[in-house]
This record gives sequence, structure tokens and C-alpha cells, in this order.
Amino acid sequence: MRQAAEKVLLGNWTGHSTVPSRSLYPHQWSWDSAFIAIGLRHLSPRRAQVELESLLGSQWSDGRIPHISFSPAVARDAYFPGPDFWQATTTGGVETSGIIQPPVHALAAWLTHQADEQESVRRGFLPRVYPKLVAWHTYLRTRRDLGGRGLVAIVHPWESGMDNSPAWDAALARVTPAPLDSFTRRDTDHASPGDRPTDLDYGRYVQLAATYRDHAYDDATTPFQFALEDPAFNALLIASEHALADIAEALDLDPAHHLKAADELTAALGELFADGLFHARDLRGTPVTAGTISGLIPLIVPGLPQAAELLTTARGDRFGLGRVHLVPSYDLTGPAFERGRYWRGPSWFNTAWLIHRGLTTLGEQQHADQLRDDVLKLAESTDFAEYVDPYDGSPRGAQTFSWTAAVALDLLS
Ligand code: 2M8
Repeated sequence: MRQAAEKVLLGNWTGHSTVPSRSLYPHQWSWDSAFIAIGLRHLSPRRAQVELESLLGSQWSDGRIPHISFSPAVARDAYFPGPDFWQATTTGGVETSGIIQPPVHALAAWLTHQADEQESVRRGFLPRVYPKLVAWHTYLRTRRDLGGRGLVAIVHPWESGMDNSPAWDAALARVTPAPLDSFTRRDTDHASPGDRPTDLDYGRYVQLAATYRDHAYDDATTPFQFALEDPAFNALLIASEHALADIAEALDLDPAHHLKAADELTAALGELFADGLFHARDLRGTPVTAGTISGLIPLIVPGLPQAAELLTTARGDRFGLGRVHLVPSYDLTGPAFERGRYWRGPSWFNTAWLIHRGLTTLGEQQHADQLRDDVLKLAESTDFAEYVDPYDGSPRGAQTFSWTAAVALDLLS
């Protein structure tokens, strides 16, 4: 099992970073790289550091870490939307997208450092990455506090990492899609269309991204039609602020402002809690009622006041913790549930890792162990599938998928 997981990561390694999938996603993705580093640190702490540092090499001068760093070695039209669509090049000459993804990076940097502290200190890893991670969090907490309530807002479904989650349906319904003949999807060349977002979804994704691009990715002047505070995004920022506090301490710096930021974000996040679950807040529309895995991910927040209630929800009929495979991406009893379609029901390995970490921190060892066993069993039986059917565990999307191998490797270690 360990060897099989390592083989996937080695096969997807490009020399300085890891592609999520050779076929479907042939560039470097932001939150994928963070999960990949968390697994890669057991195979090679040095490579895990290179993975994170190569991603940070695509950071913009305003502090944002773009969701894709494009590889010049890959055909420009291998993935849509590619570099010609985004038209974004960093001052260092790296072509990137202009949107972001959830901030798992500081957590990944801290865990990577811990994998081999002596070597990490010798290589000067933390002093190099710390200021970049601080700039990233500063970008999020200032330019992206679009609601003025102390939470980060996402401005595109791709920014959540949970692209076609039912939580975005109402907000997306307000967006006029780009004409279908104005772009060519490449994802359905590699994965079954039934496992992927619909053409209508893609038309809207393209429209939103083009509007941001046409305003030079300026958060102050872009007329965002889509602006939501996502629980998982903010919970991961809190976990990463705690990690920055640990990093600051290791560097003999004062961690107090990171802990203060974590506390402020945790208090603001509490306002998204209703009926046993965290829900996204739509800054342009009515309250989001869809219950998704995003609403459970705050389980990873240290000292979360709502943890007990959240755990009850995870174990109930809506998410069936311990009774279905991994943790479904959307409420099993919800009207939009689809067992095979991407983020509308299937279970994912990265979110299972996050829930496992939350359960472990809460001392829920039996649930944590059961989830761990299921991750390992399914990763192997599906040849490291991108996601699985929550009822029968059958593979969906791509195979030999990097973060699936990475989180399996981490849970094995
Ligand atoms: C998926 O998203 C990309 C767009 O970023 C896509 O569908 O083309 C999501 O699952 C996202 O969470 C992930 O980071 C990315 C690469 O694995 O694929």
C-alpha cells in the first residue's frame, strides 16, 4: 500500500512540483499541493518543501497564491481554462490563474517542517516561507473581507475547491452563462461527463472568471456577482493561523497576532452556524440552506465551541459518518444529491483527511480510526481515485490522483 501510494506521487512529480492528475489536471494546483506536501513529507521532506516553495514561487505581489501555476512544458490548450484565458503573469514570469483556493498552505508548511526538523532548519525552510504565508493571509483578511464581518469571501465556485457544490446553486443561478460555443472544455476528454459539472455550470464559471480578469483581478473594483463566505475556506484559514503561530514560535517570533487572528475568525465563523451545521453566507442573496461537507470541516478548528453539535450532525442521517464511505460532499437526504457527480454527493479523500484530523483532535478515536481504515481500503481498491460513490465506494473521476495517494500515505505513517 505504501509503495503503491509512493508510486503515484513519484509518477505525478514533475521535478519541482506534483500534478494532481497527469490527464485531467496537468499543472500545479494550490490546495492540491498543500495536501500533496502533507503526504510527500513521509517520502521525502525535501521534496515536500520544494513542492510548497515552487507554489509560493507563483505568489502575486498582492500576496495572493493563485489556484493554478501553469507549467510551460505542457501544451497551452491541454487544460481549460488555460494561461491564454487567464492572462496573468507574475513579476517573476510565471503564468497563473487569477483566482485562489483554500489556505491549507501554512498547515502543510508546519507539518512538513515537523517531518524532519533538523534538516528543515539546516535548509532554512521556515524563515523563507513564513513571510510569504503571512502575506497570503494578509491578502485574504484584508482584500477579501468583502462582507466587512471579519470572514474571507470567495468570488468564484472554483475558489472553494468544491466547484459544483449545491451550496453555490442559488448564487450561480443569477449569473448569465458565457455562450457554450465561446469555449471548449477539456475535462470531459478525460473523465466521464456524468462525473463532472454540467455545460451550464461551465458557462457560468467562465463568465465569472472573465469578469474578474477584465477588471485586472482587482478586488476593489470588480463587480462580483458571486461573493460568499464559505465555512471550509475560513476554517482552513483558522487552522493555518494556528500553524503560523507555531511557525512564529519556532522562529523565536511573537505568535500573539496569529492567535488573535484565529480567535477573531473563530468568533466570526460562529455566525455561520445554524441547525447543527455551518452554512455559507451569500453576500448578494438569501441564506444558503444546502448542507455540505464544507459545513463540517470546521471540526478541524482547535477549541471550536460548536464541535459537539457538529459531531452529532456528522453522525446523523445527513452525512452518515461510519455508515457510508468516507464523508459525502453533500447531505445524503438533500434534494440535489447525486451519488456520482463531483462535489454534489461523492466522497473525497482530502476532506476525509480533514475530518479525520478534527475527530482525532476531539478525542473521537473510534470514529477517527474507522475513517482512516476506510480511506486506506478505498484508496487501494480504487487505484487512488479522485472521489468515490459514498454508498458502494466505486471510483469516480480520475485515477492515480495525487492527493488521494498523499493523504493515504500520511494516514499510514
Ligand atoms: C477541481 O477543480 C478544477 C478547477 O480548479 C477543475 O475541475 O478543473 C476541484 O476538485 C479542486 O478542488 C481541485 O483542486 C482541482 C485539481 O485537483 O480539481
